Amino acid sequence: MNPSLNYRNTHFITSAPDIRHLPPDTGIEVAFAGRSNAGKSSSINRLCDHKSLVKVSKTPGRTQLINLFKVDEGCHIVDLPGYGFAQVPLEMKKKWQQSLGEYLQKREQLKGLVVLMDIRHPLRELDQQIIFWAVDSNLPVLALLTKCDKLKSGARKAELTKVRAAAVDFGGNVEVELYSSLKGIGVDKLRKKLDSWYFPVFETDVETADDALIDADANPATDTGEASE
Ligand SMILES: Nc1nc2c(ncn2[C@@H]2O[C@H](COP(=O)(O)OP(=O)(O)O)[C@@H](O)[C@H]2O)c(=O)[nH]1
Ligand SMILES: [Mg+2]
Repeated sequence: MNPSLNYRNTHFITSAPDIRHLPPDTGIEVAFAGRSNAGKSSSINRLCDHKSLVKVSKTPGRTQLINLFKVDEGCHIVDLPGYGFAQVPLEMKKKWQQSLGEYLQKREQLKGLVVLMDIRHPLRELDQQIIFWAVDSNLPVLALLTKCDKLKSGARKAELTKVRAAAVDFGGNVEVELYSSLKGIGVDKLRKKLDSWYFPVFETDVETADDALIDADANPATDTGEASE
């Protein structure tokens, strides 16, 4: 079992106008992406048990900044701007898509991507594009079907089955779950998934106590050649 992070400790660090302006970093980053109005801000607030860590938008598409949050030492959340907003000029959209693609493909500390999609219209073109980029970069994806409280339980399950089947076609590590910030559905699964992505940071902490042992193993001068694993 992975240790669990306390997401309530999450706090805002900074905003960046562009992925290139994100601070250089040594920890692990998990990014949240989704179409504007998909429920991304609400889902982060719910994850962190916070009413207003991230502003829930009255006017969709206004936030074009990247927000960086810290959950714990070396564990960060990157809240990417919502995409697909009709009124954003085409030139800006193209620029954003390009830098998003680069971020997903090049950012070393990025270890997982959460893609939020309204359960009533999942897997739109840009959702597919972003999942494709992530898979192409060997990045695991957790796709959340948000606002699932808007559907009755039968329709909800049918949609989940459908999107799970479609997710297989991406060929990578793409998991799909239901989510409702309103009802708290899927929050535990989201936390567990993030814990597993952040886990290498804990692992390093745990191993610190055994540093001498590890160093001895890693050092050819003292290596007895009897490593059994
Ligand atoms: N019914 C319902 N509405 C939600 C849920 N999550 C978000 N919303 C609503 O959807 C709208 C957009 O939410 P927001 O979190 O700002 O989406 P964002 O643009 O993706 O960050 C707001 O009016 C929210 O109140 C949910 O789980 N259930
Ligand atoms: Mg938002």
